[in-house]
Amino acid sequence: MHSYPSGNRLPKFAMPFFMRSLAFLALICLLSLFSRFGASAAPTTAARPNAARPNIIIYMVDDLGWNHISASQVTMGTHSENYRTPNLEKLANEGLSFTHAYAQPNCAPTRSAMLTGQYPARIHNDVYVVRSLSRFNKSAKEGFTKDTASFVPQKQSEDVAVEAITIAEALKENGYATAHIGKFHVGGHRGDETMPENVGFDINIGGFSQGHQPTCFSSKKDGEWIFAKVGLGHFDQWASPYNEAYVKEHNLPAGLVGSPKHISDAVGDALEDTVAKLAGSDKPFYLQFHTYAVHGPIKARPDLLAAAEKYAATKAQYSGFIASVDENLRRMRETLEDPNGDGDTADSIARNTLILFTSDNGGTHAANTPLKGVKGMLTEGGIRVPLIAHWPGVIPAGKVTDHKTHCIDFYPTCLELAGGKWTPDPDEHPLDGESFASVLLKPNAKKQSAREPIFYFFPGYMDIRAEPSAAVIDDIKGKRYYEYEADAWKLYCLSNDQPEANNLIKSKPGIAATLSKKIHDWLTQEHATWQPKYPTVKKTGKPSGPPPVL
Ligand SMILES: [Ca+2]
Ligand SMILES: [Ca+2]
Repeated sequence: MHSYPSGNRLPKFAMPFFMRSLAFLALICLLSLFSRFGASAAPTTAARPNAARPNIIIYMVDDLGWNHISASQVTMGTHSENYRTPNLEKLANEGLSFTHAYAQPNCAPTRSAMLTGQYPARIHNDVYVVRSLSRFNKSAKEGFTKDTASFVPQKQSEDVAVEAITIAEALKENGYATAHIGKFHVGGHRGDETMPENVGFDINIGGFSQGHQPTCFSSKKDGEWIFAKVGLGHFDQWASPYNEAYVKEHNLPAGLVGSPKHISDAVGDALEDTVAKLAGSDKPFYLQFHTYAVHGPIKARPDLLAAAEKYAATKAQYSGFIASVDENLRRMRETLEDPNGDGDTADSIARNTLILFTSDNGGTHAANTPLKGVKGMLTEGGIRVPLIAHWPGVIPAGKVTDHKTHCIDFYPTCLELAGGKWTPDPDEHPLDGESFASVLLKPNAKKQSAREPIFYFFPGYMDIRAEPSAAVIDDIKGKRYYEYEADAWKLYCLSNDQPEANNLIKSKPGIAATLSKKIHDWLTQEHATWQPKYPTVKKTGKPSGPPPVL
Protein backbone atom coordinates (compact mmCIF):
# COMPACT_ATOMS: atom_id res chain seq x y z
CA MET A 1 0.00 0.00 0.00
CA HIS A 2 2.89 2.34 0.69
CA SER A 3 4.90 1.50 -2.38
CA TYR A 4 4.07 4.73 -4.21
CA PRO A 5 7.32 5.91 -5.72
CA SER A 6 6.45 9.13 -7.54
CA GLY A 7 4.48 10.16 -10.56
CA ASN A 8 0.83 9.44 -11.20
CA ARG A 9 0.48 5.98 -12.67
CA LEU A 10 -0.96 4.21 -9.65
CA PRO A 11 -4.25 2.39 -10.02
CA LYS A 12 -7.05 4.34 -8.45
CA PHE A 13 -7.39 2.16 -5.37
CA ALA A 14 -3.69 1.84 -4.71
CA MET A 15 -3.27 5.39 -3.55
CA PRO A 16 -0.85 5.66 -0.67
CA PHE A 17 -2.06 6.80 2.68
CA PHE A 18 -0.60 10.23 2.01
CA MET A 19 -3.06 10.61 -0.84
CA ARG A 20 -6.03 8.91 0.76
CA SER A 21 -5.95 10.27 4.23
CA LEU A 22 -7.82 13.53 3.86
CA ALA A 23 -8.54 15.48 0.76
CA PHE A 24 -11.14 17.84 -0.41
CA LEU A 25 -12.04 20.25 -3.09
CA ALA A 26 -14.35 23.11 -2.43
CA LEU A 27 -16.08 25.53 -4.70
CA ILE A 28 -17.45 28.96 -4.14
CA CYS A 29 -20.13 30.50 -6.29
CA LEU A 30 -18.85 34.00 -6.98
CA LEU A 31 -21.96 35.30 -8.66
CA SER A 32 -24.00 34.94 -5.52
CA LEU A 33 -21.44 36.94 -3.59
CA PHE A 34 -21.65 39.75 -6.09
CA SER A 35 -25.41 39.87 -6.01
CA ARG A 36 -25.26 40.17 -2.26
CA PHE A 37 -23.04 43.20 -2.11
CA GLY A 38 -23.56 44.70 -5.53
CA ALA A 39 -21.01 46.73 -7.41
CA SER A 40 -21.06 50.47 -7.78
CA ALA A 41 -21.87 51.71 -11.25
CA ALA A 42 -19.64 54.79 -10.93
CA PRO A 43 -16.98 54.97 -13.64
CA THR A 44 -13.32 54.79 -12.69
CA THR A 45 -10.94 57.55 -13.54
CA ALA A 46 -8.03 55.77 -15.13
CA ALA A 47 -5.14 58.08 -14.36
CA ARG A 48 -5.13 60.07 -11.15
CA PRO A 49 -2.25 62.15 -9.96
CA ASN A 50 -1.72 60.14 -6.79
CA ALA A 51 -2.01 56.73 -8.45
CA ALA A 52 1.70 56.63 -9.21
CA ARG A 53 4.27 55.27 -6.80
CA PRO A 54 2.27 55.53 -3.57
CA ASN A 55 3.65 54.99 -0.12
CA ILE A 56 2.62 51.48 0.85
CA ILE A 57 1.87 50.29 4.38
CA ILE A 58 1.11 46.64 5.03
CA TYR A 59 -0.58 46.55 8.42
CA MET A 60 -0.47 42.86 9.25
CA VAL A 61 -1.94 41.57 12.49
CA ASP A 62 -0.84 38.25 13.95
CA ASP A 63 -3.44 35.46 14.31
CA LEU A 64 -6.46 37.68 13.67
CA GLY A 65 -9.31 35.53 12.39
CA TRP A 66 -11.12 36.39 9.14
CA ASN A 67 -14.32 37.44 10.91
CA HIS A 68 -12.89 38.62 14.23
CA ILE A 69 -13.52 42.22 13.18
CA SER A 70 -16.76 44.15 12.75
CA ALA A 71 -16.24 45.19 9.12
CA SER A 72 -19.15 43.34 7.54
CA GLN A 73 -17.87 43.89 3.99
CA VAL A 74 -14.96 41.56 4.83
CA THR A 75 -16.78 39.11 7.07
CA MET A 76 -19.84 38.81 4.80
CA GLY A 77 -21.82 39.67 7.90
CA THR A 78 -20.68 36.61 9.85
CA HIS A 79 -18.83 38.30 12.74
CA SER A 80 -20.15 38.07 16.29
CA GLU A 81 -20.91 40.83 18.78
CA ASN A 82 -17.64 39.97 20.51
CA TYR A 83 -15.69 42.13 18.09
CA ARG A 84 -15.92 45.90 17.87
CA THR A 85 -13.53 47.56 15.47
CA PRO A 86 -15.02 50.93 14.45
CA ASN A 87 -11.86 52.12 12.73
CA LEU A 88 -11.74 48.99 10.60
CA GLU A 89 -15.39 49.59 9.75
CA LYS A 90 -14.43 53.10 8.66
CA LEU A 91 -11.53 51.79 6.62
CA ALA A 92 -13.83 49.32 4.87
CA ASN A 93 -16.50 51.98 4.35
CA GLU A 94 -13.92 54.20 2.67
CA GLY A 95 -11.94 51.50 0.87
CA LEU A 96 -12.01 48.13 -0.83
CA SER A 97 -12.76 44.92 1.09
CA PHE A 98 -11.69 41.48 -0.13
CA THR A 99 -13.95 38.62 0.95
CA HIS A 100 -11.56 35.90 -0.24
CA ALA A 101 -8.03 36.81 0.77
CA TYR A 102 -5.82 33.86 1.67
CA ALA A 103 -2.59 33.42 3.60
CA GLN A 104 -0.44 30.45 4.53
CA PRO A 105 -1.84 28.58 7.56
CA ASN A 106 0.52 30.07 10.12
CA CYS A 107 2.96 32.78 11.05
CA ALA A 108 6.40 32.16 9.56
CA PRO A 109 5.21 30.66 6.24
CA THR A 110 3.06 33.70 5.51
CA ARG A 111 5.90 36.09 6.34
CA SER A 112 8.39 34.19 4.17
CA ALA A 113 5.82 34.04 1.35
CA MET A 114 5.32 37.80 1.57
CA LEU A 115 9.05 38.54 1.65
CA THR A 116 9.82 36.32 -1.33
CA GLY A 117 6.58 36.41 -3.36
CA GLN A 118 7.06 32.67 -3.57
CA TYR A 119 5.46 29.43 -2.48
CA PRO A 120 7.41 27.37 0.11
CA ALA A 121 8.50 24.88 -2.58
CA ARG A 122 11.00 27.49 -3.84
CA ILE A 123 14.49 27.10 -2.42
CA HIS A 124 14.61 30.80 -1.48
CA ASN A 125 11.53 30.36 0.68
CA ASP A 126 11.49 26.79 2.06
CA VAL A 127 9.45 27.80 5.12
CA TYR A 128 6.42 25.49 5.21
CA VAL A 129 5.62 25.79 8.89
CA VAL A 130 6.93 27.25 12.14
CA ARG A 131 10.04 25.40 13.36
CA SER A 132 9.92 21.95 11.76
CA LEU A 133 7.89 19.72 9.46
CA SER A 134 8.12 16.93 12.04
CA ARG A 135 5.81 18.31 14.70
CA PHE A 136 4.08 15.02 15.41
CA ASN A 137 1.26 14.76 17.88
CA LYS A 138 2.30 13.24 21.21
CA SER A 139 -0.92 11.34 21.66
CA ALA A 140 -2.05 8.58 19.31
CA LYS A 141 -5.69 9.47 19.90
CA GLU A 142 -5.68 12.24 17.30
CA GLY A 143 -3.42 13.17 14.43
CA PHE A 144 -0.19 11.22 13.98
CA THR A 145 2.67 10.38 16.24
CA LYS A 146 6.16 9.76 14.96
CA ASP A 147 5.38 6.03 15.12
CA THR A 148 1.94 6.07 13.52
CA ALA A 149 2.87 8.41 10.67
CA SER A 150 3.47 6.75 7.29
CA PHE A 151 5.90 9.39 6.12
CA VAL A 152 9.14 10.96 7.24
CA PRO A 153 9.20 14.71 6.50
CA GLN A 154 12.30 16.49 5.25
CA LYS A 155 14.09 19.31 7.02
CA GLN A 156 13.02 22.85 6.13
CA SER A 157 14.44 26.33 6.67
CA GLU A 158 13.31 28.77 9.35
CA ASP A 159 14.75 31.83 7.60
CA VAL A 160 14.21 33.19 4.11
CA ALA A 161 17.37 32.36 2.16
CA VAL A 162 20.17 34.92 1.97
CA GLU A 163 20.04 34.50 -1.82
CA ALA A 164 16.38 35.55 -2.01
CA ILE A 165 15.52 38.94 -3.49
CA THR A 166 13.07 40.22 -0.92
CA ILE A 167 10.18 42.58 -1.51
CA ALA A 168 12.15 45.23 0.38
CA GLU A 169 15.22 44.78 -1.83
CA ALA A 170 13.09 44.95 -4.98
CA LEU A 171 11.33 48.10 -3.81
CA LYS A 172 14.64 49.71 -2.88
CA GLU A 173 15.81 49.05 -6.43
CA ASN A 174 12.72 51.00 -7.51
CA GLY A 175 13.64 53.98 -5.34
CA TYR A 176 11.62 53.24 -2.22
CA ALA A 177 12.63 53.77 1.39
CA THR A 178 11.84 50.64 3.40
CA ALA A 179 10.97 49.93 7.02
CA HIS A 180 9.89 47.05 9.20
CA ILE A 181 8.23 47.35 12.63
CA GLY A 182 7.41 44.41 14.92
CA LYS A 183 7.40 40.67 14.44
CA PHE A 184 9.63 39.38 11.61
CA HIS A 185 10.10 35.67 12.47
CA VAL A 186 11.91 34.54 9.28
CA GLY A 187 15.39 35.99 9.76
CA GLY A 188 18.17 35.75 12.30
CA HIS A 189 17.75 32.12 13.35
CA ARG A 190 21.22 31.20 12.13
CA GLY A 191 22.97 34.53 11.79
CA ASP A 192 22.72 38.23 11.11
CA GLU A 193 22.74 37.96 7.32
CA THR A 194 19.00 37.28 7.23
CA MET A 195 18.05 40.01 9.70
CA PRO A 196 15.64 42.64 8.29
CA GLU A 197 18.35 45.31 8.06
CA ASN A 198 20.41 42.94 5.90
CA VAL A 199 17.61 41.90 3.55
CA GLY A 200 16.51 45.30 2.32
CA PHE A 201 14.99 47.22 5.21
CA ASP A 202 16.46 50.68 5.88
CA ILE A 203 14.77 50.72 9.26
CA ASN A 204 14.15 47.71 11.50
CA ILE A 205 12.38 48.13 14.80
CA GLY A 206 12.08 44.87 16.68
CA GLY A 207 12.31 42.35 13.86
CA PHE A 208 14.36 39.17 14.27
CA SER A 209 13.71 35.44 14.65
CA GLN A 210 11.17 35.96 17.43
CA GLY A 211 7.68 34.60 16.78
CA HIS A 212 5.73 36.29 19.54
CA GLN A 213 5.92 38.65 22.48
CA PRO A 214 6.67 36.85 25.77
CA THR A 215 4.80 39.59 27.63
CA CYS A 216 2.26 42.28 26.72
CA PHE A 217 3.22 44.89 29.30
CA SER A 218 6.37 46.79 30.18
CA SER A 219 8.13 46.03 33.46
CA LYS A 220 10.90 47.52 35.56
CA LYS A 221 14.35 46.02 35.60
CA ASP A 222 17.39 47.56 37.29
CA GLY A 223 15.53 50.86 37.55
CA GLU A 224 14.63 50.96 33.83
CA TRP A 225 11.28 50.28 32.16
CA ILE A 226 11.59 47.67 29.43
CA PHE A 227 9.56 45.21 27.38
CA ALA A 228 11.31 42.13 28.69
CA LYS A 229 12.62 39.89 25.89
CA VAL A 230 10.48 41.58 23.23
CA GLY A 231 11.91 42.78 19.90
CA LEU A 232 15.61 43.03 20.87
CA GLY A 233 14.78 45.79 23.34
CA HIS A 234 13.93 48.17 20.50
CA PHE A 235 10.61 49.05 22.10
CA ASP A 236 12.12 49.88 25.49
CA GLN A 237 12.30 53.58 24.53
CA TRP A 238 8.48 53.54 24.63
CA ALA A 239 8.20 51.39 27.78
CA SER A 240 7.63 54.11 30.38
CA PRO A 241 4.28 53.86 32.19
CA TYR A 242 1.38 55.94 30.90
CA ASN A 243 1.68 59.54 32.03
CA GLU A 244 -0.75 62.46 31.91
CA ALA A 245 0.63 63.89 28.70
CA TYR A 246 0.38 60.54 26.93
CA VAL A 247 -3.19 59.77 27.96
CA LYS A 248 -4.22 63.30 27.02
CA GLU A 249 -2.53 63.13 23.62
CA HIS A 250 -4.07 59.75 22.83
CA ASN A 251 -7.44 60.38 24.44
CA LEU A 252 -7.04 57.52 26.93
CA PRO A 253 -8.68 57.18 30.37
CA ALA A 254 -6.85 59.04 33.17
CA GLY A 255 -6.99 55.85 35.21
CA LEU A 256 -4.15 54.45 33.11
CA VAL A 257 -1.63 56.99 34.42
CA GLY A 258 1.17 55.21 36.23
CA SER A 259 0.35 51.75 34.90
CA PRO A 260 2.73 49.74 32.69
CA LYS A 261 2.68 50.36 28.95
CA HIS A 262 0.91 47.88 26.68
CA ILE A 263 2.94 46.51 23.77
CA SER A 264 0.32 47.62 21.25
CA ASP A 265 0.80 51.22 22.34
CA ALA A 266 4.58 50.88 22.10
CA VAL A 267 4.39 49.61 18.52
CA GLY A 268 1.93 52.45 17.85
CA ASP A 269 4.52 54.90 19.20
CA ALA A 270 7.16 53.31 16.96
CA LEU A 271 4.79 53.65 14.03
CA GLU A 272 4.24 57.37 14.59
CA ASP A 273 7.98 58.04 14.85
CA THR A 274 8.75 55.98 11.77
CA VAL A 275 6.03 57.49 9.58
CA ALA A 276 7.19 60.99 10.60
CA LYS A 277 10.74 60.08 9.54
CA LEU A 278 9.68 58.47 6.25
CA ALA A 279 7.29 61.30 5.39
CA GLY A 280 10.16 63.78 5.63
CA SER A 281 12.12 61.98 2.92
CA ASP A 282 11.88 62.60 -0.83
CA LYS A 283 11.35 58.91 -1.52
CA PRO A 284 8.08 57.02 -1.44
CA PHE A 285 8.17 54.37 1.28
CA TYR A 286 7.25 50.76 1.92
CA LEU A 287 6.45 50.05 5.57
CA GLN A 288 5.65 46.68 7.13
CA PHE A 289 3.74 47.26 10.35
CA HIS A 290 3.62 43.69 11.68
CA THR A 291 2.11 43.72 15.13
CA TYR A 292 2.53 41.40 18.09
CA ALA A 293 -1.22 41.62 18.60
CA VAL A 294 -3.12 39.32 18.67
CA HIS A 295 -0.72 36.40 19.15
CA GLY A 296 -0.74 34.86 22.62
CA PRO A 297 -0.27 35.69 25.42
CA ILE A 298 -3.63 37.44 25.15
CA LYS A 299 -3.67 40.44 27.45
CA ALA A 300 -5.63 43.61 26.78
CA ARG A 301 -4.94 47.07 28.16
CA PRO A 302 -7.08 47.42 31.33
CA ASP A 303 -9.53 49.97 29.92
CA LEU A 304 -9.98 48.01 26.67
CA LEU A 305 -10.55 44.86 28.72
CA ALA A 306 -13.16 46.61 30.86
CA ALA A 307 -14.94 47.89 27.74
CA ALA A 308 -14.83 44.46 26.10
CA GLU A 309 -16.29 42.82 29.19
CA LYS A 310 -19.44 44.83 28.51
CA TYR A 311 -19.92 43.73 24.87
CA ALA A 312 -18.11 40.41 24.57
CA ALA A 313 -19.98 37.42 25.91
CA THR A 314 -16.73 35.45 26.17
CA LYS A 315 -12.99 35.98 25.78
CA ALA A 316 -12.96 39.66 26.68
CA GLN A 317 -9.14 39.67 26.83
CA TYR A 318 -9.07 38.67 23.17
CA SER A 319 -11.69 41.25 22.18
CA GLY A 320 -9.81 43.93 24.10
CA PHE A 321 -6.52 42.97 22.44
CA ILE A 322 -8.22 43.27 19.04
CA ALA A 323 -9.48 46.71 20.09
CA SER A 324 -5.85 47.83 20.41
CA VAL A 325 -5.32 46.81 16.79
CA ASP A 326 -8.23 49.03 15.86
CA GLU A 327 -6.84 51.91 17.91
CA ASN A 328 -3.51 51.65 16.13
CA LEU A 329 -5.30 51.89 12.80
CA ARG A 330 -6.77 55.20 13.95
CA ARG A 331 -3.33 56.36 15.06
CA MET A 332 -1.88 55.30 11.72
CA ARG A 333 -4.41 57.32 9.80
CA GLU A 334 -4.03 60.36 12.04
CA THR A 335 -0.27 60.19 11.60
CA LEU A 336 -0.61 60.03 7.83
CA GLU A 337 -2.77 63.17 7.98
CA ASP A 338 -0.29 65.03 10.16
CA PRO A 339 3.08 63.25 10.11
CA ASN A 340 5.00 65.84 12.13
CA GLY A 341 2.21 66.09 14.68
CA ASP A 342 2.06 69.89 14.79
CA GLY A 343 -1.72 70.02 14.27
CA ASP A 344 -1.37 71.35 10.73
CA THR A 345 -2.21 68.89 7.96
CA ALA A 346 -0.23 70.71 5.26
CA ASP A 347 2.25 67.84 5.48
CA SER A 348 -0.45 65.15 5.03
CA ILE A 349 0.60 62.13 3.00
CA ALA A 350 -2.73 60.32 3.39
CA ARG A 351 -3.69 60.72 -0.27
CA ASN A 352 -0.38 59.29 -1.44
CA THR A 353 -0.53 56.28 0.82
CA LEU A 354 -2.03 52.86 0.23
CA ILE A 355 -2.92 50.97 3.41
CA LEU A 356 -3.33 47.21 3.13
CA PHE A 357 -4.76 45.73 6.34
CA THR A 358 -4.55 41.96 6.76
CA SER A 359 -3.66 39.03 9.04
CA ASP A 360 -1.02 36.32 8.71
CA ASN A 361 -3.32 33.31 9.25
CA GLY A 362 -6.74 32.29 10.49
CA GLY A 363 -7.92 32.83 14.04
CA THR A 364 -6.79 30.57 16.85
CA HIS A 365 -8.08 32.18 20.07
CA ALA A 366 -11.75 31.89 19.14
CA ALA A 367 -13.84 29.96 16.64
CA ASN A 368 -13.91 31.20 13.06
CA THR A 369 -17.48 30.02 12.55
CA PRO A 370 -18.90 29.60 9.96
CA LEU A 371 -15.45 28.75 8.60
CA LYS A 372 -14.05 25.36 9.55
CA GLY A 373 -10.86 25.00 11.54
CA VAL A 374 -8.24 27.30 13.01
CA LYS A 375 -4.71 28.56 12.42
CA GLY A 376 -2.48 25.76 11.17
CA MET A 377 -5.13 24.03 9.09
CA LEU A 378 -5.78 24.21 5.36
CA THR A 379 -9.53 24.53 5.88
CA GLU A 380 -10.94 28.02 5.38
CA GLY A 381 -10.69 28.90 9.07
CA GLY A 382 -6.93 28.43 8.91
CA ILE A 383 -6.12 30.29 5.72
CA ARG A 384 -8.78 32.90 4.99
CA VAL A 385 -7.86 36.32 6.38
CA PRO A 386 -9.21 39.86 6.38
CA LEU A 387 -7.91 42.19 3.66
CA ILE A 388 -8.91 45.82 3.28
CA ALA A 389 -7.25 48.25 0.87
CA HIS A 390 -7.51 51.99 1.48
CA TRP A 391 -6.22 54.60 -0.95
CA PRO A 392 -8.04 57.94 -0.97
CA GLY A 393 -8.69 59.34 -4.43
CA VAL A 394 -7.92 56.05 -6.14
CA ILE A 395 -10.10 53.43 -4.46
CA PRO A 396 -13.72 54.60 -4.26
CA ALA A 397 -15.57 54.25 -0.95
CA GLY A 398 -17.25 51.08 0.20
CA LYS A 399 -16.16 48.68 -2.50
CA VAL A 400 -16.26 44.90 -2.03
CA THR A 401 -14.58 42.33 -4.23
CA ASP A 402 -14.51 38.55 -4.31
CA HIS A 403 -11.29 38.63 -6.31
CA LYS A 404 -9.17 36.05 -4.53
CA THR A 405 -5.69 36.93 -3.33
CA HIS A 406 -2.88 35.08 -1.61
CA CYS A 407 -0.12 36.55 0.57
CA ILE A 408 2.45 35.89 -2.20
CA ASP A 409 0.57 38.53 -4.22
CA PHE A 410 1.71 41.50 -2.13
CA TYR A 411 5.21 41.41 -3.65
CA PRO A 412 4.21 41.70 -7.34
CA THR A 413 1.39 44.12 -6.45
CA CYS A 414 3.77 46.49 -4.65
CA LEU A 415 6.31 46.13 -7.43
CA GLU A 416 3.74 47.12 -10.05
CA LEU A 417 2.52 50.09 -8.02
CA ALA A 418 6.13 51.18 -7.53
CA GLY A 419 6.52 51.44 -11.29
CA GLY A 420 8.16 48.07 -11.80
CA LYS A 421 11.20 49.53 -13.53
CA TRP A 422 13.35 46.95 -11.80
CA THR A 423 12.12 43.40 -11.30
CA PRO A 424 13.95 40.27 -10.11
CA ASP A 425 15.47 38.04 -12.78
CA PRO A 426 12.93 35.20 -13.22
CA ASP A 427 15.75 32.68 -13.65
CA GLU A 428 17.21 33.69 -10.32
CA HIS A 429 14.14 34.66 -8.27
CA PRO A 430 10.82 33.93 -10.02
CA LEU A 431 7.65 35.31 -8.42
CA ASP A 432 4.76 32.91 -7.85
CA GLY A 433 2.34 35.65 -6.80
CA GLU A 434 0.03 37.60 -9.04
CA SER A 435 -0.38 41.37 -8.84
CA PHE A 436 -3.80 42.64 -7.81
CA ALA A 437 -2.84 46.24 -8.64
CA SER A 438 -5.51 46.37 -11.35
CA VAL A 439 -8.17 45.52 -8.77
CA LEU A 440 -6.94 48.42 -6.62
CA LEU A 441 -6.66 50.87 -9.51
CA LYS A 442 -9.92 49.90 -11.22
CA PRO A 443 -12.22 48.35 -8.61
CA ASN A 444 -15.24 49.44 -10.66
CA ALA A 445 -14.20 47.47 -13.69
CA LYS A 446 -17.05 45.14 -14.57
CA LYS A 447 -14.77 42.22 -15.13
CA GLN A 448 -11.46 41.56 -13.44
CA SER A 449 -9.43 38.77 -14.89
CA ALA A 450 -9.67 35.84 -12.51
CA ARG A 451 -6.60 35.02 -10.50
CA GLU A 452 -4.72 31.85 -11.33
CA PRO A 453 -5.39 28.99 -8.87
CA ILE A 454 -3.98 29.30 -5.38
CA PHE A 455 -2.07 26.19 -4.33
CA TYR A 456 -1.03 24.67 -1.03
CA PHE A 457 1.46 21.90 -0.41
CA PHE A 458 2.21 20.80 3.13
CA PRO A 459 4.74 17.93 3.33
CA GLY A 460 4.80 17.40 7.09
CA TYR A 461 2.92 17.10 10.36
CA MET A 462 1.71 19.62 12.91
CA ASP A 463 0.05 18.16 16.02
CA ILE A 464 -3.61 17.48 15.24
CA ARG A 465 -3.88 20.33 12.73
CA ALA A 466 -1.94 19.24 9.69
CA GLU A 467 -0.62 16.17 7.89
CA PRO A 468 0.87 15.75 4.41
CA SER A 469 -1.56 17.35 2.00
CA ALA A 470 -2.06 19.47 -1.08
CA ALA A 471 -4.82 21.83 -2.10
CA VAL A 472 -5.98 24.17 -4.83
CA ILE A 473 -8.39 27.07 -4.85
CA ASP A 474 -9.49 27.53 -8.43
CA ASP A 475 -12.01 29.36 -10.57
CA ILE A 476 -13.90 27.30 -13.10
CA LYS A 477 -16.88 28.61 -15.05
CA GLY A 478 -17.51 31.41 -12.60
CA LYS A 479 -17.13 29.22 -9.59
CA ARG A 480 -14.24 28.68 -7.30
CA TYR A 481 -12.78 25.35 -6.28
CA TYR A 482 -10.59 24.40 -3.45
CA GLU A 483 -8.90 21.11 -2.70
CA TYR A 484 -7.27 19.48 0.29
CA GLU A 485 -5.59 16.12 0.31
CA ALA A 486 -5.79 13.28 2.79
CA ASP A 487 -8.15 10.33 3.30
CA ALA A 488 -10.12 10.84 0.13
CA TRP A 489 -10.57 13.58 -2.36
CA LYS A 490 -13.32 15.96 -1.35
CA LEU A 491 -15.06 18.88 -2.94
CA TYR A 492 -17.03 21.71 -1.36
CA CYS A 493 -19.12 24.58 -2.64
CA LEU A 494 -18.22 27.47 -0.37
CA SER A 495 -20.85 29.85 -1.68
CA ASN A 496 -23.61 27.85 -0.04
CA ASP A 497 -21.43 25.69 2.21
CA GLN A 498 -18.87 27.95 3.87
CA PRO A 499 -18.34 25.41 6.70
CA GLU A 500 -17.13 22.81 4.17
CA ALA A 501 -19.64 20.24 5.41
CA ASN A 502 -21.05 18.70 2.20
CA ASN A 503 -18.56 16.72 0.17
CA LEU A 504 -19.51 16.96 -3.51
CA ILE A 505 -16.77 14.72 -4.84
CA LYS A 506 -19.11 12.02 -6.12
CA SER A 507 -21.43 14.41 -7.91
CA LYS A 508 -18.60 16.44 -9.48
CA PRO A 509 -15.99 13.91 -10.63
CA GLY A 510 -14.98 16.07 -13.58
CA ILE A 511 -14.02 18.94 -11.33
CA ALA A 512 -12.04 16.66 -9.03
CA ALA A 513 -10.12 15.31 -12.03
CA THR A 514 -9.38 18.79 -13.34
CA LEU A 515 -8.16 20.00 -10.00
CA SER A 516 -6.00 16.99 -9.25
CA LYS A 517 -4.34 17.55 -12.64
CA LYS A 518 -3.71 21.20 -11.76
CA ILE A 519 -2.03 20.22 -8.51
CA HIS A 520 0.09 17.68 -10.36
CA ASP A 521 1.14 20.19 -12.99
CA TRP A 522 1.90 22.81 -10.36
CA LEU A 523 4.02 20.46 -8.24
CA THR A 524 5.89 19.04 -11.23
CA GLN A 525 6.75 22.35 -12.90
CA GLU A 526 10.38 22.58 -13.89
CA HIS A 527 12.65 25.32 -12.60
CA ALA A 528 15.99 25.22 -10.83
CA THR A 529 14.46 26.99 -7.81
CA TRP A 530 11.38 24.70 -7.56
CA GLN A 531 12.08 21.79 -5.24
CA PRO A 532 9.00 20.56 -3.33
CA LYS A 533 10.07 18.64 -0.23
CA TYR A 534 8.12 15.41 -0.67
CA PRO A 535 8.09 13.37 2.51
CA THR A 536 9.70 9.94 2.41
CA VAL A 537 7.40 6.90 2.43
CA LYS A 538 8.54 4.89 5.45
CA LYS A 539 7.93 1.47 3.87
CA THR A 540 9.85 2.13 0.67
CA GLY A 541 12.31 4.79 1.71
CA LYS A 542 11.37 6.72 -1.43
CA PRO A 543 9.87 10.19 -1.85
CA SER A 544 6.08 10.21 -1.98
CA GLY A 545 5.90 12.32 -5.11
CA PRO A 546 2.91 14.47 -6.04
CA PRO A 547 -0.69 13.35 -5.47
CA PRO A 548 -2.12 11.10 -8.20
CA VAL A 549 -4.18 12.53 -11.01
CA LEU A 550 -7.75 11.28 -10.69
CA1 LIG B 1 0.27 34.15 13.10
CA1 LIG C 1 1.72 68.69 10.30
